[in-house]
Amino acid sequence: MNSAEELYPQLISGNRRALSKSISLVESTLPAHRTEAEKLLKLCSALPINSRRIAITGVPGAGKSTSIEALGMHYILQGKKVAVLAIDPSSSRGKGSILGDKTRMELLSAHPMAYIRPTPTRGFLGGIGAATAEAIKLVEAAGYDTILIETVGVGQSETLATEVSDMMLMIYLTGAGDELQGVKKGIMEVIDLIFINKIENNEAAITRGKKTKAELHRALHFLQEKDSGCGVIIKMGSALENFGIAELAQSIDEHFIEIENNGYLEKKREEQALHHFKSQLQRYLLIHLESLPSIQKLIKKNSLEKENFSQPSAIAKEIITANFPTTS
Ligand SMILES: Nc1nc2c(ncn2[C@@H]2O[C@H](COP(=O)(O)OP(=O)(O)OP(=O)(O)O)[C@@H](O)[C@H]2O)c(=O)[nH]1
Ligand SMILES: [Mg+2]
Repeated sequence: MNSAEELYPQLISGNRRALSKSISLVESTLPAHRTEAEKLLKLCSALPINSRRIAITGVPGAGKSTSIEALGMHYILQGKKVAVLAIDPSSSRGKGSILGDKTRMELLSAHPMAYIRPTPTRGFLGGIGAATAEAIKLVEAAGYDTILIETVGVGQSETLATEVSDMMLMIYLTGAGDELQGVKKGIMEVIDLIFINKIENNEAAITRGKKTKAELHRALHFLQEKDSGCGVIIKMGSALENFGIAELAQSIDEHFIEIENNGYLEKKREEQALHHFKSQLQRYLLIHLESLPSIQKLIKKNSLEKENFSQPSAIAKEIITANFPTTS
């Protein structure tokens, strides 16, 4: 594994191999790698970064990857550098689906101005959110200014995505049911923009899209105003046929301009930074405590006693509070 000093100059010059190596370094759980990873992240934190981080969600098969391909190419034509990352809390995807993604993102994966990185390694110490946040810092250091983050599976991955992105785009299907697509499950509260996909440029499809759009407007009418101060925007088109993508990109731009101007973007990034800091504090606290001989002894002794297994949570709490009483 290369050192931070070796990787950094290559990384900021945009060297893709150095970027891949850097991401592997921050994903590694080996203590020696972690030390280098922290040096590298520290060097990167001094860089002036002006990026946009967009999360893309939607039910399996909605067209997230196809939309990323279309949007990504649109941004590249505007002179942007596009990085594509994935958030998958279940790590449920095998090599096959990553290859599948590459075929859905054929143009992007071959383009020198794009970088596609599959899901972080499972078992990452700080959790998937922290792994993705660090990968984002590295792609930004390598000059990628547009970060597209594909979430996998509806539910937990959206929560993780809101911890690392500036806005959330939902790829929506007509006729797939509100329940399935999360309209009634509180997911809409974190969505900024909906793209009704698979609406090709023909009358029947457009009529279908308009009907769904009206239904969504009615369903979203009951939502409370968002912290961003912006309403949910609904667009439609076809990622596969590149229909409506320019309008979608324009809506994304307008949303960014709004949240840049009203101060929400800055506030959100500050909250995210605080969240990451707290979770890193907890992580190191845990690592440090677990390394203390007195604690190791305590864990070893108690994990040998079978009666502790009957009520794991209650007894673990009892042991800890008995050995480390809080003073107040
Ligand atoms: N007709 C039509 N098909 C589309 C469109 N967008 C995507 N598809 C197709 O829908 C299928 C799923 O597309 P993906 O982009 O892989 O969808 P996804 O949401 O990334 O899927 P997962 O990552 O598996 O959850 C593929 O066969 C695409 O070719 C579209 O606009 N119109
Ligand atoms: Mg996909």
